[in-house]
Amino acid sequence: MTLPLFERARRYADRTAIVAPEGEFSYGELSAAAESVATHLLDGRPDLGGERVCFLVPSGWSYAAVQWGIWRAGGVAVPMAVSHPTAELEHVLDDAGPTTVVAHPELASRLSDAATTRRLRLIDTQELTRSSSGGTLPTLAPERPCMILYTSGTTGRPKGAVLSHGNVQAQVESLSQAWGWTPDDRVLLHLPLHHVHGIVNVLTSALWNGAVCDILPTFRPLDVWERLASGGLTLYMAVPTVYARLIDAWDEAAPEKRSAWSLGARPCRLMISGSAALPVPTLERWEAITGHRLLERYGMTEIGMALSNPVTGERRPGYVGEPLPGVQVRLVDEADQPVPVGTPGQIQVRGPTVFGSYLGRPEETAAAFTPDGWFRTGDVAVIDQGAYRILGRSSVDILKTGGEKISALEIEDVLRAHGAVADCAVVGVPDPEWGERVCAAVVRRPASEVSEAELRTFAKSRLAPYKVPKQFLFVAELPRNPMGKVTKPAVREIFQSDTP
Ligand code: MLC
Ligand code: AMP
Repeated sequence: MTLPLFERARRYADRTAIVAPEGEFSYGELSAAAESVATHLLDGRPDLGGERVCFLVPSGWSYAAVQWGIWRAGGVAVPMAVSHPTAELEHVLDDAGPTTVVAHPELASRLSDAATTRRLRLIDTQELTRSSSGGTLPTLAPERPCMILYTSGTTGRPKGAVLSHGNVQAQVESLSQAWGWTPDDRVLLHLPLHHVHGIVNVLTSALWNGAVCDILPTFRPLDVWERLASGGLTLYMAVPTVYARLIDAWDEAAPEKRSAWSLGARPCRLMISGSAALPVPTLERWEAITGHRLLERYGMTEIGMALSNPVTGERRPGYVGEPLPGVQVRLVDEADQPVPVGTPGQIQVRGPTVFGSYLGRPEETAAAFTPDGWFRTGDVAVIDQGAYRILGRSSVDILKTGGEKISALEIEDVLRAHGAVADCAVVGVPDPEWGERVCAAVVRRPASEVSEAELRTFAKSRLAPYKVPKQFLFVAELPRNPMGKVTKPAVREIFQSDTP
Protein backbone atom coordinates (compact mmCIF):
# COMPACT_ATOMS: atom_id res chain seq x y z
CA MET A 1 0.00 0.00 0.00
CA THR A 2 1.19 3.43 -0.74
CA LEU A 3 -0.24 6.92 -0.48
CA PRO A 4 -3.37 7.74 -2.50
CA LEU A 5 -1.38 10.30 -4.56
CA PHE A 6 0.83 7.51 -5.94
CA GLU A 7 -2.04 4.99 -6.24
CA ARG A 8 -4.01 7.47 -8.28
CA ALA A 9 -1.03 8.06 -10.58
CA ARG A 10 -1.25 4.40 -11.65
CA ARG A 11 -4.77 5.04 -12.91
CA TYR A 12 -3.50 7.81 -15.14
CA ALA A 13 -0.29 6.03 -16.18
CA ASP A 14 -0.60 6.78 -19.91
CA ARG A 15 -1.83 10.33 -19.54
CA THR A 16 0.42 13.36 -19.66
CA ALA A 17 1.40 14.62 -16.21
CA ILE A 18 3.97 17.29 -16.94
CA VAL A 19 4.94 19.48 -19.85
CA ALA A 20 8.17 21.28 -19.02
CA PRO A 21 11.35 22.59 -20.64
CA GLU A 22 12.77 19.04 -20.38
CA GLY A 23 9.89 17.57 -22.44
CA GLU A 24 6.53 15.93 -21.95
CA PHE A 25 6.14 13.16 -19.36
CA SER A 26 3.33 10.76 -18.48
CA TYR A 27 2.14 9.71 -15.04
CA GLY A 28 3.79 6.35 -15.68
CA GLU A 29 7.12 8.06 -16.33
CA LEU A 30 6.73 10.25 -13.24
CA SER A 31 6.01 7.20 -11.06
CA ALA A 32 9.03 5.36 -12.50
CA ALA A 33 11.33 8.37 -12.05
CA ALA A 34 10.13 8.78 -8.46
CA GLU A 35 10.93 5.13 -7.78
CA SER A 36 14.44 5.59 -9.17
CA VAL A 37 15.02 8.65 -7.03
CA ALA A 38 13.67 6.83 -3.97
CA THR A 39 15.84 3.76 -4.60
CA HIS A 40 18.93 5.93 -4.94
CA LEU A 41 18.16 7.95 -1.81
CA LEU A 42 17.47 4.82 0.21
CA ASP A 43 20.75 3.26 -0.87
CA GLY A 44 19.68 -0.14 0.49
CA ARG A 45 17.86 1.09 3.58
CA PRO A 46 14.15 0.24 4.00
CA ASP A 47 12.91 3.74 4.82
CA LEU A 48 14.36 7.27 5.17
CA GLY A 49 12.21 7.44 8.31
CA GLY A 50 11.50 11.16 8.10
CA GLU A 51 15.05 12.27 7.24
CA ARG A 52 15.03 15.71 5.68
CA VAL A 53 16.19 16.02 2.10
CA CYS A 54 16.78 19.59 0.93
CA PHE A 55 16.56 20.11 -2.82
CA LEU A 56 17.55 23.00 -5.05
CA VAL A 57 15.92 22.22 -8.37
CA PRO A 58 14.30 24.67 -10.80
CA SER A 59 10.62 24.30 -11.63
CA GLY A 60 10.16 21.52 -14.13
CA TRP A 61 10.11 17.77 -14.58
CA SER A 62 13.13 17.07 -12.33
CA TYR A 63 11.53 19.01 -9.50
CA ALA A 64 8.42 16.79 -9.55
CA ALA A 65 10.47 13.58 -9.89
CA VAL A 66 12.71 14.54 -6.96
CA GLN A 67 9.82 15.65 -4.74
CA TRP A 68 7.91 12.42 -5.36
CA GLY A 69 11.10 10.38 -4.96
CA ILE A 70 11.83 11.88 -1.53
CA TRP A 71 8.25 11.13 -0.50
CA ARG A 72 8.37 7.57 -1.83
CA ALA A 73 11.55 6.92 0.14
CA GLY A 74 9.92 8.07 3.38
CA GLY A 75 11.80 11.37 3.47
CA VAL A 76 10.70 14.93 4.19
CA ALA A 77 11.06 17.19 1.17
CA VAL A 78 12.55 20.63 1.87
CA PRO A 79 12.39 22.73 -1.30
CA MET A 80 15.00 25.48 -1.52
CA ALA A 81 14.41 28.68 -3.47
CA VAL A 82 16.46 28.97 -6.65
CA SER A 83 16.42 32.78 -6.33
CA HIS A 84 18.03 32.80 -2.88
CA PRO A 85 21.65 33.77 -2.12
CA THR A 86 23.88 31.28 -0.32
CA ALA A 87 23.27 32.88 3.09
CA GLU A 88 19.53 32.09 2.88
CA LEU A 89 20.21 28.57 1.59
CA GLU A 90 22.60 27.99 4.49
CA HIS A 91 19.93 29.06 6.96
CA VAL A 92 17.61 26.38 5.56
CA LEU A 93 20.39 23.75 5.73
CA ASP A 94 21.20 24.64 9.32
CA ASP A 95 17.60 24.78 10.42
CA ALA A 96 16.28 21.73 8.56
CA GLY A 97 19.28 19.55 9.45
CA PRO A 98 19.13 17.34 6.35
CA THR A 99 21.23 14.26 5.72
CA THR A 100 21.18 14.73 1.98
CA VAL A 101 20.99 17.64 -0.42
CA VAL A 102 19.85 17.24 -4.00
CA ALA A 103 20.78 19.89 -6.56
CA HIS A 104 20.30 20.46 -10.24
CA PRO A 105 23.74 20.20 -11.95
CA GLU A 106 23.69 23.90 -12.83
CA LEU A 107 22.96 24.91 -9.23
CA ALA A 108 25.09 22.35 -7.36
CA SER A 109 28.08 24.71 -7.12
CA ARG A 110 25.97 27.05 -4.97
CA LEU A 111 25.68 24.35 -2.34
CA SER A 112 28.89 22.40 -2.64
CA ASP A 113 30.91 24.34 0.00
CA ALA A 114 27.96 24.43 2.39
CA ALA A 115 27.38 20.70 1.94
CA THR A 116 31.06 19.86 2.45
CA THR A 117 31.33 21.95 5.62
CA ARG A 118 28.23 20.29 7.02
CA ARG A 119 29.25 16.79 5.83
CA LEU A 120 26.10 16.36 3.80
CA ARG A 121 25.67 14.02 0.88
CA LEU A 122 25.22 16.24 -2.23
CA ILE A 123 23.54 14.46 -5.12
CA ASP A 124 23.00 15.69 -8.62
CA THR A 125 19.49 15.33 -10.08
CA GLN A 126 20.81 13.65 -13.22
CA GLU A 127 22.50 10.96 -11.19
CA LEU A 128 19.29 10.45 -9.19
CA THR A 129 16.82 10.08 -12.03
CA ARG A 130 19.20 7.84 -14.03
CA SER A 131 19.61 5.20 -11.36
CA SER A 132 17.65 1.98 -11.60
CA SER A 133 14.60 1.27 -9.52
CA GLY A 134 13.59 -1.96 -7.81
CA GLY A 135 13.22 -3.17 -4.27
CA THR A 136 10.44 -2.40 -1.90
CA LEU A 137 9.57 1.13 -1.01
CA PRO A 138 8.25 1.97 2.44
CA THR A 139 4.59 2.16 3.41
CA LEU A 140 3.68 5.71 4.34
CA ALA A 141 1.11 6.63 6.96
CA PRO A 142 -0.71 9.93 6.38
CA GLU A 143 0.44 11.38 9.67
CA ARG A 144 4.10 11.19 8.64
CA PRO A 145 5.71 14.55 7.81
CA CYS A 146 6.30 15.06 4.11
CA MET A 147 7.36 18.64 3.58
CA ILE A 148 8.92 21.62 5.32
CA LEU A 149 8.15 25.05 3.90
CA TYR A 150 10.09 28.06 5.17
CA THR A 151 8.02 31.08 6.06
CA SER A 152 8.78 34.40 7.72
CA GLY A 153 7.35 35.28 11.11
CA THR A 154 7.62 38.45 13.15
CA THR A 155 10.72 37.25 14.95
CA GLY A 156 14.05 35.93 13.72
CA ARG A 157 14.86 34.06 10.54
CA PRO A 158 12.28 32.08 8.53
CA LYS A 159 10.75 29.09 10.32
CA GLY A 160 10.09 25.67 8.83
CA ALA A 161 6.38 24.75 8.79
CA VAL A 162 6.14 20.96 8.94
CA LEU A 163 3.28 19.50 6.87
CA SER A 164 2.25 15.86 6.88
CA HIS A 165 1.08 13.77 3.92
CA GLY A 166 -2.37 13.96 5.50
CA ASN A 167 -2.24 17.77 5.55
CA VAL A 168 -1.28 17.99 1.87
CA GLN A 169 -3.90 15.43 0.91
CA ALA A 170 -6.61 17.30 2.87
CA GLN A 171 -5.57 20.56 1.19
CA VAL A 172 -5.67 19.05 -2.27
CA GLU A 173 -8.98 17.26 -1.70
CA SER A 174 -10.55 20.49 -0.45
CA LEU A 175 -9.36 22.46 -3.49
CA SER A 176 -10.28 19.67 -5.91
CA GLN A 177 -13.84 19.73 -4.63
CA ALA A 178 -14.17 23.51 -4.44
CA TRP A 179 -12.57 24.34 -7.77
CA GLY A 180 -13.88 21.29 -9.63
CA TRP A 181 -10.55 19.81 -10.80
CA THR A 182 -10.87 16.92 -13.30
CA PRO A 183 -8.39 14.85 -15.33
CA ASP A 184 -9.27 17.08 -18.30
CA ASP A 185 -7.75 20.11 -16.64
CA ARG A 186 -4.52 21.66 -17.79
CA VAL A 187 -2.93 24.28 -15.54
CA LEU A 188 -0.10 26.71 -16.23
CA LEU A 189 2.60 26.84 -13.53
CA HIS A 190 5.22 29.56 -13.25
CA LEU A 191 5.01 30.30 -9.54
CA PRO A 192 8.08 29.52 -7.43
CA LEU A 193 8.09 25.97 -6.10
CA HIS A 194 9.11 26.66 -2.50
CA HIS A 195 5.66 27.94 -1.49
CA VAL A 196 2.28 26.33 -0.88
CA HIS A 197 0.71 28.29 -3.75
CA GLY A 198 2.85 26.71 -6.47
CA ILE A 199 3.43 23.36 -4.75
CA VAL A 200 -0.05 22.48 -3.47
CA ASN A 201 -2.58 24.62 -5.31
CA VAL A 202 -1.02 24.07 -8.71
CA LEU A 203 1.47 21.16 -8.97
CA THR A 204 0.09 18.67 -6.45
CA SER A 205 -3.55 19.47 -7.22
CA ALA A 206 -2.88 18.81 -10.91
CA LEU A 207 -1.06 15.54 -10.20
CA TRP A 208 -3.68 14.34 -7.70
CA ASN A 209 -6.37 14.82 -10.33
CA GLY A 210 -4.63 13.25 -13.33
CA ALA A 211 -4.48 16.67 -15.00
CA VAL A 212 -1.63 18.22 -17.00
CA CYS A 213 0.75 20.64 -15.34
CA ASP A 214 2.32 22.89 -17.94
CA ILE A 215 5.47 24.42 -16.46
CA LEU A 216 7.26 27.63 -17.41
CA PRO A 217 10.39 27.78 -15.23
CA THR A 218 10.18 31.56 -14.75
CA PHE A 219 7.54 34.23 -15.06
CA ARG A 220 7.83 36.33 -18.18
CA PRO A 221 4.67 38.25 -19.05
CA LEU A 222 4.96 37.76 -22.81
CA ASP A 223 5.55 33.99 -22.47
CA VAL A 224 2.52 33.71 -20.20
CA TRP A 225 0.31 35.66 -22.60
CA GLU A 226 1.46 33.52 -25.54
CA ARG A 227 0.86 30.36 -23.54
CA LEU A 228 -2.58 31.51 -22.39
CA ALA A 229 -3.44 32.51 -25.94
CA SER A 230 -2.25 29.29 -27.55
CA GLY A 231 -5.25 27.50 -26.04
CA GLY A 232 -5.72 24.27 -24.15
CA LEU A 233 -5.27 25.68 -20.65
CA THR A 234 -8.28 25.32 -18.39
CA LEU A 235 -6.86 26.77 -15.16
CA TYR A 236 -4.54 29.62 -14.28
CA MET A 237 -3.38 30.74 -10.82
CA ALA A 238 -1.17 33.65 -9.87
CA VAL A 239 -0.55 36.42 -7.35
CA PRO A 240 -1.92 39.96 -7.82
CA THR A 241 1.48 41.37 -8.88
CA VAL A 242 1.54 38.86 -11.75
CA TYR A 243 -1.90 39.96 -12.94
CA ALA A 244 -0.75 43.60 -12.71
CA ARG A 245 2.32 42.78 -14.82
CA LEU A 246 0.21 40.90 -17.38
CA ILE A 247 -2.11 43.90 -17.63
CA ASP A 248 0.91 46.19 -18.21
CA ALA A 249 2.21 43.87 -20.93
CA TRP A 250 -1.22 43.82 -22.60
CA ASP A 251 -1.39 47.64 -22.48
CA GLU A 252 2.00 47.87 -24.15
CA ALA A 253 1.21 45.32 -26.89
CA ALA A 254 0.16 46.09 -30.46
CA PRO A 255 -3.63 46.02 -31.08
CA GLU A 256 -3.53 42.70 -33.02
CA LYS A 257 -1.59 41.06 -30.17
CA ARG A 258 -4.05 42.39 -27.63
CA SER A 259 -7.03 40.90 -29.40
CA ALA A 260 -5.27 37.57 -29.98
CA TRP A 261 -4.30 37.37 -26.30
CA SER A 262 -7.74 38.38 -25.04
CA LEU A 263 -9.50 35.95 -27.33
CA GLY A 264 -7.07 33.12 -26.55
CA ALA A 265 -7.42 33.51 -22.77
CA ARG A 266 -11.21 33.42 -22.84
CA PRO A 267 -11.80 29.60 -23.06
CA CYS A 268 -9.81 28.92 -19.85
CA ARG A 269 -12.44 27.75 -17.33
CA LEU A 270 -11.09 29.38 -14.16
CA MET A 271 -8.53 32.02 -13.22
CA ILE A 272 -7.59 32.43 -9.56
CA SER A 273 -5.73 35.06 -7.54
CA GLY A 274 -4.29 34.75 -4.06
CA SER A 275 -1.33 35.09 -1.68
CA ALA A 276 -2.02 38.81 -1.28
CA ALA A 277 -4.96 41.20 -1.51
CA LEU A 278 -6.21 41.57 -5.06
CA PRO A 279 -6.82 45.28 -5.72
CA VAL A 280 -10.32 45.79 -7.11
CA PRO A 281 -9.00 47.86 -10.08
CA THR A 282 -6.77 44.89 -11.05
CA LEU A 283 -9.77 42.52 -10.88
CA GLU A 284 -11.85 44.91 -13.00
CA ARG A 285 -9.15 45.53 -15.59
CA TRP A 286 -8.45 41.79 -15.93
CA GLU A 287 -12.14 41.13 -16.42
CA ALA A 288 -12.32 43.84 -19.10
CA ILE A 289 -9.31 42.35 -20.92
CA THR A 290 -10.04 38.63 -20.68
CA GLY A 291 -13.71 38.32 -19.74
CA HIS A 292 -12.64 36.45 -16.57
CA ARG A 293 -13.69 37.61 -13.14
CA LEU A 294 -10.79 36.39 -11.00
CA LEU A 295 -11.69 34.02 -8.19
CA GLU A 296 -9.92 35.39 -5.12
CA ARG A 297 -9.05 33.07 -2.28
CA TYR A 298 -7.11 33.36 0.98
CA GLY A 299 -4.50 31.03 2.43
CA MET A 300 -1.25 30.70 4.32
CA THR A 301 1.75 28.37 4.39
CA GLU A 302 0.73 26.85 7.73
CA ILE A 303 -2.86 26.08 6.74
CA GLY A 304 -3.02 25.81 2.97
CA MET A 305 -6.12 27.51 1.62
CA ALA A 306 -8.91 28.54 3.99
CA LEU A 307 -11.35 30.85 2.23
CA SER A 308 -12.45 30.99 -1.39
CA ASN A 309 -14.96 32.64 -3.64
CA PRO A 310 -17.15 30.15 -5.51
CA VAL A 311 -16.57 28.72 -8.98
CA THR A 312 -20.24 29.17 -9.70
CA GLY A 313 -22.04 31.98 -7.93
CA GLU A 314 -21.18 35.52 -7.07
CA ARG A 315 -17.51 36.49 -6.69
CA ARG A 316 -17.63 39.80 -4.91
CA PRO A 317 -14.65 42.07 -5.66
CA GLY A 318 -12.62 42.74 -2.52
CA TYR A 319 -13.94 39.64 -0.74
CA VAL A 320 -12.36 36.20 -0.31
CA GLY A 321 -15.55 34.18 -0.03
CA GLU A 322 -16.31 31.47 2.48
CA PRO A 323 -14.52 28.57 4.22
CA LEU A 324 -13.34 25.81 1.88
CA PRO A 325 -14.64 22.24 2.34
CA GLY A 326 -13.22 20.59 5.46
CA VAL A 327 -11.74 23.85 6.81
CA GLN A 328 -13.07 25.41 10.01
CA VAL A 329 -12.67 29.18 10.18
CA ARG A 330 -13.63 31.62 12.93
CA LEU A 331 -13.03 35.28 13.76
CA VAL A 332 -12.01 36.06 17.32
CA ASP A 333 -11.17 38.97 19.62
CA GLU A 334 -7.96 39.35 21.62
CA ALA A 335 -9.19 36.84 24.19
CA ASP A 336 -9.74 34.22 21.44
CA GLN A 337 -13.51 34.63 21.82
CA PRO A 338 -15.60 34.52 18.62
CA VAL A 339 -16.83 37.96 17.57
CA PRO A 340 -20.39 38.65 16.35
CA VAL A 341 -20.95 38.65 12.58
CA GLY A 342 -20.04 42.07 11.20
CA THR A 343 -17.34 42.71 13.82
CA PRO A 344 -13.70 42.48 12.70
CA GLY A 345 -11.68 39.69 14.30
CA GLN A 346 -8.51 37.67 13.88
CA ILE A 347 -8.87 34.69 11.53
CA GLN A 348 -8.31 31.34 13.23
CA VAL A 349 -8.32 28.05 11.36
CA ARG A 350 -8.66 24.42 12.43
CA GLY A 351 -8.93 21.07 10.67
CA PRO A 352 -6.92 18.43 8.78
CA THR A 353 -5.33 20.98 6.42
CA VAL A 354 -3.51 22.74 9.28
CA PHE A 355 0.22 22.03 9.76
CA GLY A 356 1.62 20.30 12.85
CA SER A 357 4.55 22.38 14.05
CA TYR A 358 7.42 24.71 13.30
CA LEU A 359 10.51 22.57 13.06
CA GLY A 360 12.50 22.62 16.29
CA ARG A 361 10.46 25.48 17.77
CA PRO A 362 8.08 24.08 20.38
CA GLU A 363 7.44 27.44 22.02
CA GLU A 364 6.58 29.23 18.79
CA THR A 365 4.40 26.28 17.79
CA ALA A 366 2.51 26.38 21.09
CA ALA A 367 2.04 30.15 20.80
CA ALA A 368 0.64 29.76 17.27
CA PHE A 369 -2.31 27.64 18.48
CA THR A 370 -5.10 28.19 21.01
CA PRO A 371 -5.40 25.47 23.68
CA ASP A 372 -8.23 23.90 21.66
CA GLY A 373 -6.22 23.69 18.47
CA TRP A 374 -7.14 26.78 16.45
CA PHE A 375 -4.24 28.23 14.45
CA ARG A 376 -3.80 31.97 14.91
CA THR A 377 -3.21 33.44 11.44
CA GLY A 378 -2.57 37.02 12.58
CA ASP A 379 -4.82 38.24 9.74
CA VAL A 380 -7.88 40.32 10.51
CA ALA A 381 -11.16 39.95 8.62
CA VAL A 382 -14.85 40.72 8.84
CA ILE A 383 -17.89 38.82 7.59
CA ASP A 384 -20.11 41.01 5.48
CA GLN A 385 -23.23 39.60 3.83
CA GLY A 386 -21.95 36.05 4.17
CA ALA A 387 -18.48 36.61 2.71
CA TYR A 388 -15.15 37.28 4.39
CA ARG A 389 -13.23 40.46 3.68
CA ILE A 390 -9.57 40.65 4.74
CA LEU A 391 -8.86 43.91 6.56
CA GLY A 392 -5.15 43.54 7.25
CA ARG A 393 -2.67 41.93 9.60
CA SER A 394 -2.28 42.33 13.33
CA SER A 395 1.50 42.85 13.02
CA VAL A 396 3.04 45.83 11.18
CA ASP A 397 6.25 43.84 10.93
CA ILE A 398 4.90 41.24 8.51
CA LEU A 399 4.88 42.48 4.92
CA LYS A 400 3.68 40.99 1.67
CA THR A 401 5.48 42.04 -1.48
CA GLY A 402 4.62 40.44 -4.79
CA GLY A 403 3.02 37.54 -2.88
CA GLU A 404 6.18 36.95 -0.78
CA LYS A 405 5.80 37.21 2.97
CA ILE A 406 8.69 38.88 4.73
CA SER A 407 9.66 40.01 8.20
CA ALA A 408 10.64 43.66 8.66
CA LEU A 409 12.63 42.67 11.74
CA GLU A 410 14.74 40.14 9.81
CA ILE A 411 15.71 42.83 7.30
CA GLU A 412 16.44 45.33 10.09
CA ASP A 413 18.75 42.79 11.78
CA VAL A 414 20.70 42.38 8.54
CA LEU A 415 20.99 46.14 7.94
CA ARG A 416 22.08 46.75 11.53
CA ALA A 417 24.93 44.29 10.97
CA HIS A 418 26.44 46.84 8.56
CA GLY A 419 29.06 48.86 10.40
CA ALA A 420 27.79 52.20 9.09
CA VAL A 421 24.19 51.69 10.25
CA ALA A 422 23.40 53.08 13.69
CA ASP A 423 19.71 52.18 13.49
CA CYS A 424 17.00 51.45 10.96
CA ALA A 425 13.30 50.71 10.52
CA VAL A 426 11.80 48.66 7.70
CA VAL A 427 8.20 49.18 6.63
CA GLY A 428 5.84 48.11 3.85
CA VAL A 429 4.51 51.06 1.84
CA PRO A 430 1.38 50.56 -0.30
CA ASP A 431 2.46 50.07 -3.89
CA PRO A 432 0.42 49.49 -7.06
CA GLU A 433 2.83 46.87 -8.46
CA TRP A 434 4.05 44.98 -5.40
CA GLY A 435 1.12 45.41 -3.01
CA GLU A 436 3.62 46.58 -0.45
CA ARG A 437 7.05 48.00 -1.28
CA VAL A 438 9.84 47.25 1.20
CA CYS A 439 11.37 50.53 2.40
CA ALA A 440 14.13 51.16 4.93
CA ALA A 441 14.72 54.32 6.96
CA VAL A 442 18.36 54.33 8.04
CA VAL A 443 20.24 56.37 10.61
CA ARG A 444 23.91 56.39 9.65
CA ARG A 445 26.68 56.34 12.23
CA PRO A 446 28.33 59.73 12.76
CA ALA A 447 30.71 60.55 9.91
CA SER A 448 29.56 57.57 7.85
CA GLU A 449 28.94 58.25 4.18
CA VAL A 450 27.57 54.82 3.30
CA SER A 451 25.45 55.04 0.15
CA GLU A 452 22.13 53.47 -0.77
CA ALA A 453 23.91 51.34 -3.40
CA GLU A 454 26.36 49.97 -0.82
CA LEU A 455 23.57 49.07 1.58
CA ARG A 456 21.62 47.40 -1.22
CA THR A 457 24.63 45.28 -2.24
CA PHE A 458 25.21 44.36 1.39
CA ALA A 459 21.57 43.29 1.83
CA LYS A 460 21.50 41.42 -1.49
CA SER A 461 24.35 39.16 -0.46
CA ARG A 462 22.51 38.11 2.68
CA LEU A 463 18.82 38.18 1.85
CA ALA A 464 16.42 36.80 -0.76
CA PRO A 465 16.08 39.37 -3.58
CA TYR A 466 12.50 40.26 -2.67
CA LYS A 467 13.53 41.17 0.90
CA VAL A 468 16.04 43.78 -0.27
CA PRO A 469 14.49 47.23 0.30
CA LYS A 470 13.39 48.92 -2.91
CA GLN A 471 13.91 52.33 -1.29
CA PHE A 472 16.28 53.62 1.39
CA LEU A 473 16.01 56.98 3.09
CA PHE A 474 18.71 58.36 5.34
CA VAL A 475 17.19 60.11 8.35
CA ALA A 476 18.68 61.93 11.34
CA GLU A 477 16.54 59.92 13.75
CA LEU A 478 13.65 57.47 13.71
CA PRO A 479 10.21 58.57 14.91
CA ARG A 480 9.54 57.13 18.37
CA ASN A 481 6.68 57.14 20.86
CA PRO A 482 7.08 58.41 24.43
CA MET A 483 8.20 54.89 25.46
CA GLY A 484 11.08 55.12 22.97
CA LYS A 485 9.60 52.53 20.57
CA VAL A 486 9.88 53.23 16.85
CA THR A 487 6.46 54.14 15.45
CA LYS A 488 6.20 52.24 12.18
CA PRO A 489 3.14 54.14 10.86
CA ALA A 490 5.16 57.38 11.16
CA VAL A 491 8.07 55.74 9.30
CA ARG A 492 5.68 54.68 6.56
CA GLU A 493 4.46 58.28 6.28
CA ILE A 494 8.01 59.50 5.66
CA PHE A 495 8.13 57.30 2.55
CA GLN A 496 4.63 58.16 1.41
CA SER A 497 5.37 61.87 1.56
CA ASP A 498 8.74 61.25 -0.15
CA THR A 499 7.14 59.38 -3.10
CA PRO A 500 6.79 61.74 -6.07
C1 MLC B 1 11.24 39.74 -7.40
N1 MLC B 1 11.63 40.91 -6.88
C2 MLC B 1 10.76 41.28 -5.95
C3 MLC B 1 9.81 40.24 -5.88
N2 MLC B 1 10.12 39.30 -6.79
N3 MLC B 1 10.69 42.36 -5.17
C4 MLC B 1 9.68 42.44 -4.31
N4 MLC B 1 8.74 41.48 -4.18
C5 MLC B 1 8.78 40.37 -4.94
N5 MLC B 1 7.87 39.41 -4.78
C6 MLC B 1 12.79 41.74 -7.21
C7 MLC B 1 13.79 41.06 -8.07
O1 MLC B 1 14.71 40.41 -7.26
C8 MLC B 1 14.39 42.22 -8.83
O2 MLC B 1 15.29 42.92 -8.04
C9 MLC B 1 13.22 43.12 -9.04
O3 MLC B 1 12.32 42.83 -7.96
C10 MLC B 1 12.49 42.88 -10.33
O4 MLC B 1 12.49 41.51 -10.59
P1 MLC B 1 11.65 40.81 -11.68
O5 MLC B 1 12.53 39.89 -12.43
O6 MLC B 1 10.89 41.81 -12.44
O7 MLC B 1 10.68 39.98 -10.75
P2 MLC B 1 10.18 38.58 -11.08
O8 MLC B 1 11.30 37.62 -11.02
O9 MLC B 1 9.40 38.67 -12.34
O10 MLC B 1 9.24 38.24 -9.86
C11 MLC B 1 8.04 38.88 -9.62
C12 MLC B 1 6.99 37.83 -9.30
C13 MLC B 1 7.54 36.89 -8.21
C14 MLC B 1 5.75 38.56 -8.83
C15 MLC B 1 6.67 37.01 -10.55
O11 MLC B 1 7.90 37.65 -7.07
C16 MLC B 1 6.60 35.79 -7.85
O12 MLC B 1 6.49 34.78 -8.54
N6 MLC B 1 5.89 35.97 -6.72
C17 MLC B 1 4.97 34.95 -6.22
C18 MLC B 1 5.45 34.45 -4.90
C19 MLC B 1 4.56 33.32 -4.40
O13 MLC B 1 4.38 32.28 -5.01
N7 MLC B 1 3.99 33.51 -3.23
C20 MLC B 1 3.08 32.55 -2.61
C21 MLC B 1 3.46 32.39 -1.14
S1 MLC B 1 2.38 31.21 -0.38
P3 MLC B 1 16.65 43.50 -8.63
O14 MLC B 1 17.16 44.36 -7.56
O15 MLC B 1 17.48 42.30 -8.91
O16 MLC B 1 16.25 44.25 -9.88
C22 MLC B 1 1.14 32.16 0.21
C23 MLC B 1 -0.10 31.45 0.68
C24 MLC B 1 -1.18 31.73 -0.28
O17 MLC B 1 1.18 33.32 0.12
O18 MLC B 1 -2.24 32.21 0.12
O19 MLC B 1 -0.95 31.45 -1.44
P1 AMP C 1 2.50 33.01 3.45
O1 AMP C 1 2.89 33.00 4.86
O2 AMP C 1 3.57 33.39 2.50
O3 AMP C 1 1.85 31.76 3.15
O4 AMP C 1 1.44 34.16 3.29
C1 AMP C 1 0.21 34.09 3.89
C2 AMP C 1 -0.37 35.45 4.04
O5 AMP C 1 -0.71 36.01 2.77
C3 AMP C 1 -1.64 35.48 4.81
O6 AMP C 1 -1.41 35.40 6.20
C4 AMP C 1 -2.26 36.79 4.36
O7 AMP C 1 -1.70 37.85 5.09
C5 AMP C 1 -1.80 36.89 2.91
N1 AMP C 1 -2.85 36.52 1.96
C6 AMP C 1 -3.03 35.36 1.30
N2 AMP C 1 -4.10 35.44 0.48
C7 AMP C 1 -4.62 36.68 0.64
C8 AMP C 1 -5.72 37.38 0.08
N3 AMP C 1 -6.49 36.85 -0.85
N4 AMP C 1 -5.96 38.64 0.51
C9 AMP C 1 -5.17 39.23 1.43
N5 AMP C 1 -4.10 38.62 1.98
C10 AMP C 1 -3.83 37.37 1.60
